[in-house]
Amino acid sequence: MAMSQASEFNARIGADHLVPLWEQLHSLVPEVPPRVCAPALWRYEALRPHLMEAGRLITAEQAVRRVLVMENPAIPGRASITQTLYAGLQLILPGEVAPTHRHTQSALRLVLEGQSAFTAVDGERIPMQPGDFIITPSWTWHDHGNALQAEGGEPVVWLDGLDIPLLGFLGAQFSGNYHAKEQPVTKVVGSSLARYGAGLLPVRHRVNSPVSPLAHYPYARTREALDTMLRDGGLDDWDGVKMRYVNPATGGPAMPSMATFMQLLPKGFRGKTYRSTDATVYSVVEGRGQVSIDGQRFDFSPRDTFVVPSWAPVSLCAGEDCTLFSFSDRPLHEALGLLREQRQD
Ligand code: GTQ
Repeated sequence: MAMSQASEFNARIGADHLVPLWEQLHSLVPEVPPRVCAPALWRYEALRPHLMEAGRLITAEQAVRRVLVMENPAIPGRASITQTLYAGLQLILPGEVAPTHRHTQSALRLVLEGQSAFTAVDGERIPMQPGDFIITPSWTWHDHGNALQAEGGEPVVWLDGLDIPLLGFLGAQFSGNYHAKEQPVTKVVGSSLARYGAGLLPVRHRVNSPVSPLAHYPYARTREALDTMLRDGGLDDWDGVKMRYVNPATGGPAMPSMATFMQLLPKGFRGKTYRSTDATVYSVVEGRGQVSIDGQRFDFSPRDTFVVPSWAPVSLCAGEDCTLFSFSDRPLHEALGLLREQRQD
């Protein structure tokens, strides 16, 4: 077909909302995942002053959620850190309340700094300590609060991970506000941990949902498990000591759309290179080290966030003992039979 003939044809069928496949077949079914997202790292030291300034500009109540969203530099304007996932840092100041709402998007929290805040999920107030992993599953009522300054309140910051872009893609977004700022507390502190986080389940517990009944995974326990596993020969050449957070009733991920992990890299660890189809967001809990992503090197420090795009080769090195939290949409890759991983020697 001559060029002019092709463009005349394309214009004519374009009027009927049709396009020729042969002009975009390669990009529609690429041989390997295309580099849509870029590797990137957000230094907490650089980000924190912006977050504290936001704290002076707007209250948590006005903002509803006072969050600085980390956007992947290759896809600006989409509030996305990967093609399917959202990440932001949320600040709550002493005495503030982030009002109760719910939405179909699932949310995870990893506490970065401060000890005086709580997240309430379906009637339970969960105290937040640095390194704690807390879930707010789809459609659960949640609000956040912080102690008054006079009662030891301090600025509290955590990482939010949500499946916002994914649900936008699916057209499955619903949300609503609770009729009051704070939901009533109906459970004792530690309720979910006692029932589901002690290697026990209530005797008549039945699995009727893919969501973990355990909402709180305290860092102290996670850290101890990693330490003991390291002493017990659990070091892997690629991952260090890496564990996944589980729904204790099923062994599956804590929430159906996002998998979460914590790994320990002992001082001097030089990890081998691997890649996988699930683009992954990392948050540094402890220690300094280096990550190489698709040939780009980044130094990381505590509370930094970095993102590894789909199928980008990654390797991790630790200058001191490091713990890294991470999350990805791996459960979707697994459910669809799409997960591919390569570990290079
Ligand atoms: O805490 O409910 O970062 O609804 C984005 C949307 C946090 C939250 C975010 C949200 C929340």
